[in-house]
Amino acid sequence: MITTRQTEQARAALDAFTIELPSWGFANTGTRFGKFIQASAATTTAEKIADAGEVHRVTGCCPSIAVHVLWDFPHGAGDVPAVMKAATEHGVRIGAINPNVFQDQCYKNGSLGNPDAEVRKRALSHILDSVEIQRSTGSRDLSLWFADGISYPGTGSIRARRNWFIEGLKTVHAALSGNQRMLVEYKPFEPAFYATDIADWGMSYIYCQHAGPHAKVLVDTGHHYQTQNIEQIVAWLLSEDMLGGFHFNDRRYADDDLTLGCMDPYQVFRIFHEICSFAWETGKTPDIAYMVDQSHNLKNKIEETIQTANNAQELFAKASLVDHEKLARWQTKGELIGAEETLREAFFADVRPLMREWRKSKGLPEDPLAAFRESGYLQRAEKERAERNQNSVSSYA
Ligand code: RM4
Ligand code: MN
Ligand code: MN
Repeated sequence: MITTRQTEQARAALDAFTIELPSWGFANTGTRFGKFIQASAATTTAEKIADAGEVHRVTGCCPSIAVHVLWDFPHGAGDVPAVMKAATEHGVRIGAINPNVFQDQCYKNGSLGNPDAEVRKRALSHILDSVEIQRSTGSRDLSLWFADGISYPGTGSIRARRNWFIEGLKTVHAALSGNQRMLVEYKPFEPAFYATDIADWGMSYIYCQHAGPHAKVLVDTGHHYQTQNIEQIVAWLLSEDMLGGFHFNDRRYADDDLTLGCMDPYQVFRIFHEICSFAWETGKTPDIAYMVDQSHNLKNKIEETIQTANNAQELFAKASLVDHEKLARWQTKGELIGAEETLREAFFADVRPLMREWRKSKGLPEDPLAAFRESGYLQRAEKERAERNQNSVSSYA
């Protein structure tokens, strides 16, 4: 049974919770093996923004869209006015700016960690251009992911590469101003298969410390080894004021980029619980950028994104139900079952009626997916974009 107090807590949690969508989630992307083309997929940045706007229209919780500089700003800063215009038109904000220093041929041996000083310079200059785009779009976060690393033992100096990274990231940090932040994402393997230059949260944390106070760690839930305890990493980063944001997705084996919560909703709940518990204990709302980073190769992209937003809201609402006083009492007493059951009670509570009510109170459709299906948006998109998608050659992600 959900008490009145819990209902209020959940409503407040839903009021505060937003999640950013990735522009690349709307285009025809796939796996390294192949792509299954969707006739309705976005073919231009404006269409990606339109799709994100549609998801926001039916969910009310996705007010911003993350963009990839290489894919969404092919002419660099020159594309800013058109992108901003599309965002205004479709009722969303431009969110995190993602530089791309992994696709050009020169990046075969890395970007900021490349042994060739010329390539390092080129990567740095692209990232600094991205900071300019970040400034002119009014985006707070620069989201950095590097494919850097080495794939065979002995083929690079791990320490030299680390030093080049520190140097590069310091320069990026020095270019930030106002409330701008840089988020440093880690990934244990892929595309590098021996030693990734930012392999885990510890390395990311140390790079951030070297870079400066506006550098924070970005946790992509798919970027961990199978048994790693992600919520523990989250709790530690929160305590250190180093958690900048998330890239949410779910997986079964590696970096599968599946729908958030489709495999292990309890894990997402436990991550949210650590955040809610931190907020309860400290009285501070941590400043975290919740973002989605998924690649929709099989399900319809817009529908899967609506599902993702819905899952995120549902699991966040569940985490907000946890009775922290009770949990703390059980924990202090060493009452294991009492403590564990307090957590499980919240996880298993059915928050769906409450979510429907919340949506109604906000003038949103009670069932976002059904509302989208009834809108005819997909059919229109299919008609308009089918031909262009036939020649779709965009690469992975
Ligand atoms: C990585 C990582 C990054 C994304 C690239 C394309 O696995 O998740 O965030 O930008 O893929
Ligand atoms: Mn990511
Ligand atoms: Mn990834």
